[in-house]
Amino acid sequence: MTELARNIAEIGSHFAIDGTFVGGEEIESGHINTTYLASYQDDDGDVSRYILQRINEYVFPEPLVVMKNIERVTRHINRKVFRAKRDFGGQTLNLYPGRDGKNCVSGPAGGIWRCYNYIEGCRTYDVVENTRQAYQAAKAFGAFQDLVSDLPVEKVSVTIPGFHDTPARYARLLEAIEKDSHGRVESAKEEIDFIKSRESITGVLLDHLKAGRLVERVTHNDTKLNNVMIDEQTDEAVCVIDLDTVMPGLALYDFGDLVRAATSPVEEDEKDVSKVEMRMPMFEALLEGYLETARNFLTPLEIELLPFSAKLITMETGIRFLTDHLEGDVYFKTHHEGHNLDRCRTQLALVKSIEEQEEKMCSFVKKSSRS
Ligand code: GN1
Ligand code: MG
Repeated sequence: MTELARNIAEIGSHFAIDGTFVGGEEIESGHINTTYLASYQDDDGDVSRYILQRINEYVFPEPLVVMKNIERVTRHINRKVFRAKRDFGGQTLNLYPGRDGKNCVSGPAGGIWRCYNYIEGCRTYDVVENTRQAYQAAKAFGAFQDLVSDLPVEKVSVTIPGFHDTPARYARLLEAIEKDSHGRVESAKEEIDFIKSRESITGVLLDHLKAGRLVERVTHNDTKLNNVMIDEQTDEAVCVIDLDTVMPGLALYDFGDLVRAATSPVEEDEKDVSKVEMRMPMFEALLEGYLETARNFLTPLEIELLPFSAKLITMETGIRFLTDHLEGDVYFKTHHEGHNLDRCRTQLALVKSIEEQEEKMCSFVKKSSRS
């Protein structure tokens, strides 16, 4: 057994999982948590797989509150899905308790770990391949918001204060520029200017919220395309994963982040930014999928602001990558020098592409919301 497999087996042994450990590997797609896939064989020879995940405590200083949120939300969803469709053949996310009955365990080398069922027969995509996948992903996130729309916002705690507070993210960037703790400001002049010239858009959504024109809902807050499990055979979205950031938020954050993550033909860290583009057919598919499941609870103002939210959340993510670059790469996992700056550049290129097509996007939204 490799050392990695031994570690995985050790962590797995603290959870109430049946069977004998037969293998494990690391899954490296997220930027935040450490994730393992572990396989267990039962007496009949059947193999079941589980996700073991350590919560990043730098990002989530209160992992137990994160776990409480997830437990509340998965229970709520699973109960409703079961009630609505007794013959439900799909898969939902379930937490497996530790041997002591708690929803998470302390790891042997520290840290808080939790265990989920692995959603079989599905895969995730970093880059969208076709409009069907875009439609399905948006439909799944809309369905998620719909399923939790009757869960009172107060039942879910804020685990990262100001997560989508774009003005606060902007202020933090200005501080990082001022400090220039790693001498990197010089290398990011163009990006800094790009963001500074768009300061006026940072507060738009929060201003609407403060004025009572938008409402807070229970939202996912990390609607990356690779947080949707897609059935390998049918291309249908089966289940939304990565519930760590489920918090009170705006429905618009989720849609905006989805457009950010699922309209460009290249990965988030593509070095050739000329390849970055907000592809209109993908946007149209996202909008149709989202409205299919979210139309019932969205207000006219929310619908009107959908294209704007895409621009804002994409710029916010650019701001976050740039801030982390200037602060020495302490938040997002990086795999090469300048990784966060590369990521920032794709985001800003996407903002530009959205700006160029914003009118078209708005007309499409108007047309679709009428039908
Ligand atoms: C992080 O964990 P992951 O890779 O799904 C981040 C998101 C960013 C995203 C950018 C808790 O998501 O907010 O949009 O990277 N999650 C957290 O790729 O900060
Ligand atoms: Mg995440």
